[in-house]
Amino acid sequence: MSADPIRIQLINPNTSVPMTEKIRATGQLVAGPGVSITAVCPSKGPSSIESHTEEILAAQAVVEAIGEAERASGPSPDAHVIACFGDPGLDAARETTGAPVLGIAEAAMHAATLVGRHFSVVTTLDRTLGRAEDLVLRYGFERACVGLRAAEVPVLALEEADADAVAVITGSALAAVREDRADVIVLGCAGMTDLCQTLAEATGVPVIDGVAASVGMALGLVRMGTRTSRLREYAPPKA
Ligand code: 2AL
Repeated sequence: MSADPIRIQLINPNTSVPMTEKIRATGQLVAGPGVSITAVCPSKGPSSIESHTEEILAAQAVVEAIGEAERASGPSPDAHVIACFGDPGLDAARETTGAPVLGIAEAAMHAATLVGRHFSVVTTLDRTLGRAEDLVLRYGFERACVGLRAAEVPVLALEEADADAVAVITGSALAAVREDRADVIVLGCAGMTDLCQTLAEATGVPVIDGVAASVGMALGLVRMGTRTSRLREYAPPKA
């Protein structure tokens, strides 16, 4: 008789199917066999999340994906991961379900401080840096975070990143190590999930992919039997 597997749902709030598949593949690799990893994305909505307006739509998609998974027949996910670096809808998601919900930015920043002293975030477009900075402050990593760098590679160019895109992102990561004095790099987009190993080899420092970090941490929380507090702020909202 085999035990019921742990189920983790990864939510990519943009509509890119190739990116969702990359996210699923990372999740399954980190979780290993015997853990059920599903990755979902909305059928309608923004194809990438690179603006505040898209962030709001992404938050809605995240809450809907959690609701749908919980209403579906069969066992609900034991944890959810928001696979977008703005952590869209994270607070609302934690109201929606008692299952742990991890955002890839929050998880990556925590992981970075476990393996180094100073991290820089290497992300997509300049216009996303404000959101990343807000999250650094919100999560309390302003001492550890020494840089926020945009490679100016759009999210959708990461679906199948070509050699030029990888070279530009590698250049940003190397500059972060040399100029910011970062000893860890945090990847600022879920679409960079498959570049983690390449960048670690190129820079010689740990490179944290939030998708991988979130799945590892979600699995830990589920195995610990720890769920989101339902007291006060994260109590279920009115129906
Ligand atoms: C992201 C991300 O992770 N997914 C997406 O569509 N946009 N983040 C970013 N900084 O561009």
